[in-house]
Amino acid sequence: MAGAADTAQEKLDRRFMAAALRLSRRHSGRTSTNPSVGTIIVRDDGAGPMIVGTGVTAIGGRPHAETEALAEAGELTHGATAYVTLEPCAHHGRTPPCAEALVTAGIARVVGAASDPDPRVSGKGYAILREAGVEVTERVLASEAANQLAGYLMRSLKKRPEVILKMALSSDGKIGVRGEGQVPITGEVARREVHLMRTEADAILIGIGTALEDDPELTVRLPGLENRSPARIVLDSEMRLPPASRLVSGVDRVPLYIASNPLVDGQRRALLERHGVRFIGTEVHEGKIALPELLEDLAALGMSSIIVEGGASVAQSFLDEGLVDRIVLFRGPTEVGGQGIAAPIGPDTIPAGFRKLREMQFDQDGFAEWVRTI
Ligand code: AOF
Ligand code: ZN
Repeated sequence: MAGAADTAQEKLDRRFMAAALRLSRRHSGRTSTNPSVGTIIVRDDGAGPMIVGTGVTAIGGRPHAETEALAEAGELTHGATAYVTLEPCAHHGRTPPCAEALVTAGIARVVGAASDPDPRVSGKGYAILREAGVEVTERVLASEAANQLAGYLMRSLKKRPEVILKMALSSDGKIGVRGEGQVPITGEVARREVHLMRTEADAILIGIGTALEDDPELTVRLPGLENRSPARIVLDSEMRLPPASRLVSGVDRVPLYIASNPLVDGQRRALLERHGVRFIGTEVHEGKIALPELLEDLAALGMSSIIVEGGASVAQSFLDEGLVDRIVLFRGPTEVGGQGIAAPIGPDTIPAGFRKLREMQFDQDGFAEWVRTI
C-alpha cells in the first residue's frame, strides 16, 4: 500500500531530521556569521536504516556540515540519504559547493529542512542536486529548522539580528524594585538556563538604567562554559557608564559595546574607549537610541541574535517597535509587592502573532517561551 509506505518514510525522515537538528545545536552561537547546520547520512542495505556519517558546521563556520559528514561516511555514501537542516550550499568557498560534494559522493537522496536565503544559494543548492538525478525532499521539519536558524534567517532576510526578550517575573508580575539593584526573583535552575541561553547568542543588551542600578557582569558563569560569553551592549545615549563598573572591568575578556549619540561628550567617549569599550554611534530620537538603526549596525558587525535582558523601559521600546522575535519569561516564587516595577509583558499579554514553543516548571521556577514566524 503506497499510502502506508509513504507514511513510514515520512516518519523516518522526521526522525532523522530531528536528530540532525539536535546535532546542529552543538555549535549554535559558535559558527558566526555562518549558521550552525547539521547533516546525518543514513543508508539502508536491507537490514534497516543505519547512520554512517554525521557532521555539524565547524566552529568558526567552516568546514560545512556536509563536508564533515561525507568524510566520516567515506565509501558508504554511495546510494545513501543525506539529512541536512539547511539547503546545501551552491557557491565556491574554501571548498567546492556542498551540493556538488553530495553528488560526487553518490548520495541518492537529500532530505532538507530549511531553504537557504543566501542569494548565492537560494534554490540553487536543491537545483544542482535535482539536475544530477538526486531525489530531493524539501521542508521536512521546516518550522523547527526555522526556529533553530532564526538568527541566521533574520540577519539574511531582514538585515537585523533576532531579538530575544528575556525577563524574570515575580509571582506578582514584577521585575524588580527601583533603587534596590538586583533583586532575587528566580532560583538557581533559572539562572543556569539564562546562562545557557547566553552561550548561543551573539550579544546581551541592556539599558543604562539597569547597568547603573545592578552593576551586572552579563557573562556566562557555568562550569566549563566560562569562555562562551557573548558580547555585551549598553544603550547609553549620554555615555554615563562608569569606567569602574563590572561591565567595563571585564572588557579584556568579553567585548563591550556602548550604543550612544555620535555627538556625545568627546572626553567621556575617549576615556571609555581607552578602557577598550567599543563605541557605536546611533541616532537618538527624544533621548532614546533609534533601535532599528542600531540593529542594522549590529547585523553589519556580524551579530545574528541578541538577548534583551533589561530593564522595563528598554523592553517596552523593543516591544512597541515590533522588534521582538522571541519572548522568554521566567517566573519565580517570590512576591515583590506594591513597590515593585511592573513587568512590561506577562504570559497573558503576549502580542498577537506569537506562538508558545515550550513551557516547563523546574524546581520553584516556571519557564515559557514564545516565538513568532519570520
Ligand atoms: C552549507 N553547510 O554547514 C553551512 C552553510 O562563508 P562560507 O563560504 O562558509 O559561506 C557561508 C554561507 O554558507 C552561509 O551564508 C550559508 O548560505 C551557507 N551555510 N551551508 O552547505 C553548512 N553552514
Ligand atoms: Zn556548504
